[in-house]
Amino acid sequence: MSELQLIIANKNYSSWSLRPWIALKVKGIEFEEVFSQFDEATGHKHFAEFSPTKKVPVLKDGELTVWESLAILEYLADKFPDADLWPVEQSDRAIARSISNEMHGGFMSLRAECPMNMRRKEEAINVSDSVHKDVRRIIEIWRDCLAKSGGPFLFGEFCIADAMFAPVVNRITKYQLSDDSVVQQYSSAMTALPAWLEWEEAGKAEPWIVEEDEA
Ligand SMILES: N[C@@H](CCC(=O)N[C@@H](CS)C(=O)NCC(=O)O)C(=O)O
Repeated sequence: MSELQLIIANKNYSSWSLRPWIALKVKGIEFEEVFSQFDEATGHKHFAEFSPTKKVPVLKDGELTVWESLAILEYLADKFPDADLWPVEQSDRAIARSISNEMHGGFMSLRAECPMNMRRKEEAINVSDSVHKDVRRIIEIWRDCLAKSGGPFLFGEFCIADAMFAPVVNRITKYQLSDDSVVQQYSSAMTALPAWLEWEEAGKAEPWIVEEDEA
């Protein structure tokens, strides 16, 4: 059995869990998935048993605990250098890190108003101007990267930057936030991944409703 354990929450909603999970799957890195269900009633108190921040995802590698999705992805890139989790070209790596950090620390309006939801039916909702601003910036990133790399992923092959933007594909689609051809092109590549389909199917099959994530 693999030493690596990735602790995640509900696949229907947990966008941060999706990021390292999809990177591990796409890169064929063996790991044990450990599920810890959201519990709104207690403020997910039980996450404190394994997570220093009381949040998921958390990666365990033997005695080592790594938290924060981007730090987990960086750790995996260090541990598995042959998996090309970051692009091969140094300048591509620099841009991939820039946009991954931009995703990790930004796009607050999109994240707050349009929660990831695999089960949701595609339907527009009223969103603030700042959501549209977030979406415009994301499309600009995707357009620049895909034009330079030729796709299908941001730097050609799937890398950490794609893992970071994966949940956004769900958000833009489910809340009908753009019909730009770049979105269609990138979403088609992402949603055709066997790993995406596995996550989505599992998320849709979950019976639990998290009210605060039902926009
Ligand atoms: N910055 C963190 C965010 C993690 C995060 O907010 N995870 C959510 C689930 S998607 C969570 O654990 N929420 C529980 C809480 O906030 O108490 C990361 O990148 O991993």
